[in-house]
Amino acid sequence: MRLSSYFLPLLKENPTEAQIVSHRLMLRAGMIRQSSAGIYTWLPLGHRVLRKIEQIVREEMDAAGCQELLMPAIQPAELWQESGRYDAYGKEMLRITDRHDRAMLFGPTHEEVITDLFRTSVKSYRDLPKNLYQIQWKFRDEVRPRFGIMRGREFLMKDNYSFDLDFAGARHSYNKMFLAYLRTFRRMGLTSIPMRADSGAIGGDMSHEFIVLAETGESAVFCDKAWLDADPLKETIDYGADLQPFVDRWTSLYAVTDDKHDPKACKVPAERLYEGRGIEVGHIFYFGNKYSKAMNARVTDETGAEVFVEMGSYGIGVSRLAGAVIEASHDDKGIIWPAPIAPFTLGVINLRSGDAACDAMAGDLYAKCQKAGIEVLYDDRNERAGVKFASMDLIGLPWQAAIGPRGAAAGKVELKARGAAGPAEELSVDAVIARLSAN
Ligand code: P5A
Repeated sequence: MRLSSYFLPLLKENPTEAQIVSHRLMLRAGMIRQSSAGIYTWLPLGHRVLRKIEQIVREEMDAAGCQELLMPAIQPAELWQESGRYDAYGKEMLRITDRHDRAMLFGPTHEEVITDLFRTSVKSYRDLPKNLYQIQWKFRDEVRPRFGIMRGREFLMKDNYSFDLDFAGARHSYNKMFLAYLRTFRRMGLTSIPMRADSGAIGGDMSHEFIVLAETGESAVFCDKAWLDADPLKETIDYGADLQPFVDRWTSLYAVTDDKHDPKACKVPAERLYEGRGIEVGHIFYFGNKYSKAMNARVTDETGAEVFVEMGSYGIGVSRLAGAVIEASHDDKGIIWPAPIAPFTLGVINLRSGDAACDAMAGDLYAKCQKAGIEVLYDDRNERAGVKFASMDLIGLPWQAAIGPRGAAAGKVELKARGAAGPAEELSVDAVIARLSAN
């Protein structure tokens, strides 16, 4: 992509409405723009990041044996009346009336729709287990939407729902998601801490939140310091294995979560207790037959008896993750994208656009990147070198390749990793391609 024709409205000044660094940087880097309170347009640069996060989530869900589907955003009120949540959900639910005066709503979550789908499609234990997911926009009319896409009213969620015959099966499905979530966040360069949690409006009696540490996070975190240096993913573990010891081990180290921490009841010794803040990027729930009973979703078991199906639901804040990654990875110049979710891999900076030698060399590098499948953003604008460096630092692509008259004469590009200190490396165009292809 050539920057001169890319839709990338960068802001020089810090927007006054942004209170946290990720919100500030997403606005300044031309990733998002607010449309109304808590509702955002994702501009091309932000959209690329969103798609990458989505793809990682998708791959990890598929690897854990889940199947993707897509449910409607607009749901009928009756299903929520059946489950008993229609009134309980309160003002967070956006209620809609259609032309026939039917009560509808914009889905804040999809337990009801999926339970309805299941009860009309699955009748026998032979069809179990199943784990179905979607990546879809939700609407929750939050009292205080804030911090940009971090707590939006409209937000992108990956939500999945497991169906099992009995508790043992349901717990295995739950444990698989526990492991899949750790893997998913790790692929985005994040360390997530699974903490035992309240199940709130979703209900149920087993629940974990996955928290990424950040001072500006909305969740209070109390955990064992030892956990922060530990690495649960060090051991290779298969989804088919008994995952209960793994889950128990990686949960037992925690103190209680949220603001309800009680120092007297806390099992972690005071000197090992880490108290901080974090961002909830995922939340998993086991709720047994809460919805299947209310909505009469039954299957026949091996003996021919009808039993309520055992369920769990699992959510990842896909749009929130873009903000969480920025909170975890930035400096005073801008964003530093982890390569797996970077909008482009390489930014080519032509330090003197209009100079024949610079244009030729930068154009050559740009064309060769495209040919090699390296995602590249080429700053070919008529701007000063300082402006171009500042823009590239702000949008935070993992690699920067600068080409000026001196380098162009010597056949050298200055290649630098965005996050790295120290001088740039001088490489030929072909060596840059080789380097980045190997990455
Ligand atoms: C699990 C999937 C649920 O809704 N039902 C289906 C369950 N869980 S949850 O915890 O309420 O939400 C899952 C994740 O979505 C993100 N999230 C948000 N992101 C941005 N803005 C919001 N207002 C918002 N609300 C929830 C969080 O990452 C949460 O863990």
